[in-house]
Parts: sequence; structure tokens; C-alpha cells
Amino acid sequence: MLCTRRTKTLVSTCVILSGMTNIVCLLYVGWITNYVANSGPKVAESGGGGGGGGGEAERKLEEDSKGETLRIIERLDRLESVVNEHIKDAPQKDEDAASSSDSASDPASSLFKHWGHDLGPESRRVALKKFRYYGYNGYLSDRISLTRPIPDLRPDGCRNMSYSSDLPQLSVIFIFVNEALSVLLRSVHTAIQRTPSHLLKEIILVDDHSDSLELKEHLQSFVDETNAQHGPGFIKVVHHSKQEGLIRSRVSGWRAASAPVVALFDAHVEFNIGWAEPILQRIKEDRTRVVSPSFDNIKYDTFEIEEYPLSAQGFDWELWCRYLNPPKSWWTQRNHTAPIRSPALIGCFVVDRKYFEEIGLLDEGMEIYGGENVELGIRVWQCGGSVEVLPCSRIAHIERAHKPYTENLTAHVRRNALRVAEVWMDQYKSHVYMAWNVPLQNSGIDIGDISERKALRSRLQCRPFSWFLSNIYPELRSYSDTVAYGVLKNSLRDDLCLDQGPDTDNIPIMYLCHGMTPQQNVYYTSSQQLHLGVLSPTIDDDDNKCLVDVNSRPRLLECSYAANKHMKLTWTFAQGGSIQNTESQRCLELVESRQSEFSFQLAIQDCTGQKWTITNILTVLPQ
Ligand SMILES: *[C@@H]1O[C@H](CO)[C@@H](O)[C@H](O)[C@H]1NC(C)=O
Ligand SMILES: *[C@@H]1O[C@H](CO)[C@@H](O)[C@H](O)[C@H]1NC(C)=O
Ligand SMILES: *[C@@H]1O[C@H](CO)[C@@H](O)[C@H](O)[C@H]1NC(C)=O
Ligand SMILES: [Mn+2]
Repeated sequence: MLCTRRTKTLVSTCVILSGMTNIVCLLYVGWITNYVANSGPKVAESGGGGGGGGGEAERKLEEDSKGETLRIIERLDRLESVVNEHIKDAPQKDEDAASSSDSASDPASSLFKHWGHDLGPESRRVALKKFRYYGYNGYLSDRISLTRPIPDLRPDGCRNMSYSSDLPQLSVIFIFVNEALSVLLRSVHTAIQRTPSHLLKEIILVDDHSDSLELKEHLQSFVDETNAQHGPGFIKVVHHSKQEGLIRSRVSGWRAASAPVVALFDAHVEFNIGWAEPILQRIKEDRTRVVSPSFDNIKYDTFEIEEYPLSAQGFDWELWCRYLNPPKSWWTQRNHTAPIRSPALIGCFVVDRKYFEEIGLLDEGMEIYGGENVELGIRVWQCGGSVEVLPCSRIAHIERAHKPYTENLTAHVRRNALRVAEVWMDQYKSHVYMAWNVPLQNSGIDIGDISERKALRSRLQCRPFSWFLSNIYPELRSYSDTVAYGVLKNSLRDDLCLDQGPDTDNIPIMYLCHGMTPQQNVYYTSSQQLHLGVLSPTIDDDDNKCLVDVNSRPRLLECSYAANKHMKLTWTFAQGGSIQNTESQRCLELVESRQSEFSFQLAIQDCTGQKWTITNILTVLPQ
């Protein structure tokens, strides 16, 4: 599981005044006030939320002029602490970026940042070796109890809830590849210890072709000992003779299971007290509910438990999972024990065993990792079931520092995402192609055979994706007004692409085309805006960045902000033509520049007829 939290930043609009070094960061506080007003007490994740008065600063930002600048700075005094925090953070981010290639190959810095100061050199070496291999602190894990107590993080009101006396039994399934033995055993031990024994029918371990010696030598003896105590077949082990990936591993586990309810988990978790009863109750009441516990984090370096805010589980348009703010309807109930409606799942879930089969298990045509959790969520909703997260059921899960066994994670996620798009998303499938920046037709990506999944959809008579969007995931932004997307190139230099430049400023640049990250993704809309960078997934994330003519300087500002301020953000553009601002009539062009790394830099100037092309046209561009 690899999920993102909201990325909306407190300090998101930095305007570089007069193109000089003087940077004034303006708080874009619309979100803060909105957020505080909407959500009452809770999930403040960014800490210190600047506070009042900020709306003033926003109101004072018109197109930059020196008189305004002074007044803005005055206003900013009140928000000093937040701005200072930003300024303090900024250089650190730069360092991270500069050394990121180092830290990927040498993760020592991240392991020993908060841990291991008193370790001798030999122990450090061993610890580092395990960390590189597992992506978490296997050395420390080997030295802490398999049944250590962890804090009971359930909200008030969960502890004295009562449940049916005849809840259905569970099979708990763990899937793994080369998991640290102690981490795997802690998952199993806490499942046994913190699930009422009459509810736990069996545990199934799916080994997706591990080659770790530690597992080979010790796992079977643990299983034999446990079964001697709990009865034969209490723990079952399924071995894959070749690596099948996470998706087919979960299905293998399901095939081996026999209890009426199955719980599918990663093997680097710790179950918290009372986790099972609320879930079994909800499934007993309605077998078409697919249920996830709430997740807390086990820090990969110190193994401390970090409480996470209550969240629903959703996805962005690349179909990476992300934690979401629970829906408004949940907050208005003012009941923190109530189930949270969830558009999708982050990957671990509990489901009625037979219902899971009826709705089509997981898409076994997917490879390795990613997308299956989103597909399941969409499918369950569109085909008549529901998905929810329970605040009273809590599981701690290790978010690894890095995924050790998947060099090509992104390629697999992309392929799997396109399968989901083709089968379930109707006309919205274009959004997934746009987010990954691949052409809708002839993408060159082999997504395998999807005919069975399409047949499943029609057999189950499932609802359209538009229904899912408006009823279950209204927070997801949609981009149906996009008329062209891809990378944007100027005919003067075919190897350069328009690029959002460093995150720390708002100045677009021309940079060597790399096609790897969303930094160079361009979206041109029917309302003549040019968006650059990642497609903002939900309304709780920062808005998209729009190209704006700010006193003849190309700048990137949040589109809604620029639009509210009546800034110059609309451009005429036709394939192979110029990019001309509809207000200033000036054009986005390249000018030669000796200082610039690639001999050209971006400018907004009187049009000289330079030509631009974008990779994919969806509809005829407006003239
Ligand atoms: C649970 O606790 C609340 C408040 O402490 C109390 O009002 C309620 O009666 C309790 N319910 C049960 C079933 O014990
Ligand atoms: C809060 O939600 C729980 C779980 O759905 C429910 O059992 C309980 O009755 C609710 N409490 C109130 C006061 O509505
Ligand atoms: C990564 O994916 C590409 C394209 O799918 C493939 O050609 C390459 O062999 C893969 N690399 C590894 C290390 O699996
Ligand atoms: Mn995981």
C-alpha cells in the first residue's frame, strides 16, 4: 500500500515580484478558512493553521505592483510564523532534492535520522543492510516483542459498543514476498492475540515466491508449532512457484480460505484491540459491504505507532490510492464511531467470502501491484454493493521507506490503471490516459485481455461511472473540458518541453523532454486555459497551475486564484500555431539567452509567429 495524503499546502502561491530575487510568499488562505469552517475539530494535519486575517492578504494581491507589495508584506506580519516555517522548510527541501539520488541508493540517512545513535559500527552495518533489503528497520523489529502492546487509538464510544453474539468467522490472509520474519510473525501473533478466538477460523499465509533464507528456514517450524497448539490446518501456507504479484496472491489466499468472511492483509501490520467485531457486525448486517479498518502508521525506522486521522480511501486520476477527508455527511453526524463511506480501498479489506466471488474477486489480469484496490472499490459501488472504513477497527501498518522488490512499479500501476479505465470508466477513461500522459488511441501499452472483465460488468448490470462520480466520489475533480494534452514543444527546439520548473517557485521553464513525471504535462481546455503539471485529483488538493501573463512574464498560478483575480490566463492555441494571450495579445515564445542552460528561455512578447505543438488532440481546437 502506497497512499498519499492531501497535498494542499498552506503556502501555495509564491509570486516572484519584478522577476528579482525578492520572493514574497502569499498565503493562499481560502482553503484554510474553508477547511476550518467545514470540518470542525479534527484531522489538522499541517499543524499550526495560520489563522484569521489571511483573507486580507489574499484580497490585496492584485497583479503585482510595488505599492501593493508593501501592503502585502505588512499583512504578512500577522502570518509570520507560518511564512517562517515555509522559509525554514524550503532550503531543506532543496537539499533533499539535491541528494535524492544519493539517498535512494544510500538510505542510511533516513534510517539513522531518528534511530540508532548509540549503535556500534558493526550493528549499524547490519541494520543498514536489513533496511536496504526490506525498506523498514528489520534489525529493530527482530529486537522487539511479537506481541508488544500498542496504543488503543479507537475514538471514544468504540470501547463499549456491543455486537451480535453470533458473528461470522474469519479467515485472515497475509500475502508477502521476502518479508522480515519478525515482522511477518508479529502480524500473525497480533491477529491471534487480538481477534476473539471463536471468530478466527484460520490464518492463511501466501508466499509469493520469496527467496529469503530466513523465511525458508524458520517459517515452517513456526507453523508446525502453532498448529500443534491450535489444531491442524489453523495456519495454512500457500507457496507460489513463481512470482504472481500482489493481486493474484490475494486471490490465491481467498481460494484457500474456508470461513464465511475473509480478511486480506499485507504481512507488515499489527492488529489493534477489538479490530474484528465492528467489521464482522457490518458484514453480518449486509453481506454486500466491503469493509476496511482505519489505518495507523508503524514508522519504518523507529517502529513507533503514529496515529492517522480518520479517513476515507480514494484515488487520483493515475489511480494511485490516497487517503481522503471523510465526506461531509459523515462530519455532520457528529459521531466518530460511525462508518465512513469510501470510494475505494487502499488494498487491505474484509469481505464476505462468497459475495467476493459473486462480484468478481480481483482483476487477475493485473500484474504485480496497483490499481486492483481502486478497481474493486469502483466495481463494488457500481455493481450494487458498498465500501466503508470503520473508525472502531484499527490496524497499524508499516509504510515502507522504499519498495525493495519493484523497480518497475510505475509501469505496472499504469498498465493496471488503463485496464480499470477501459472496463469501468466509460467516457471518463480519457482522464486516466491524460493523467498518465499517454495517447487514448494506440498507446503502445499492452493491457492484456479485458473481455472477461467487460463481460462481468454487463452480467452484473453495473451502473455507469458518472453515477459513481456524482454519488460516491464527488470530491474527485473532472476534466471533461480538456481539448488537448501532452507535452508542449516549440519548433525552434524539438528536444525541449514546457516544464513547471522547480516546485519552490512559480516560473515555468523549457527543459529537456523526459516524459517521466507530470512536471511536463500540459492540458489545454475549452475555456482556453493552459494547465501545467499534475492533474489536481480532488477538491481537497491544491488547484491546477495555470499559465498566466503577469506583466509579460510567464508565471504559474493556481487557476481558480488567477481567474478570481481576473488575471491574464486565457490563450488561443491551435496545433502548430502560436500561443497568444487573449487579453494582452502577446505570445508565449522562446528567446535566445546565454545564461540559460539550453540557450533558450521562455518569454511573453510581441508575437513573431513561433509554432507550438502538443502531443494529443482530443477535439478540434477552438480557433
Ligand atoms: C457506553 O458509554 C456511554 C458513555 O460513557 C454510556 O452512556 C452508555 O450507556 C454506554 N453503553 C453501554 C452499552 O455500555
Ligand atoms: C454512532 O454510530 C454507531 C455506529 O454506527 C451507532 O451504533 C451509534 O448508535 C451512533 N450513535 C449515535 C449517538 O447516533
Ligand atoms: C521495466 O519495464 C519495461 C517495460 O515494461 C521492461 O522493458 C523492463 O525490462 C522492465 N525492467 C525491469 C527491471 O523489470
Ligand atoms: Mn503494505
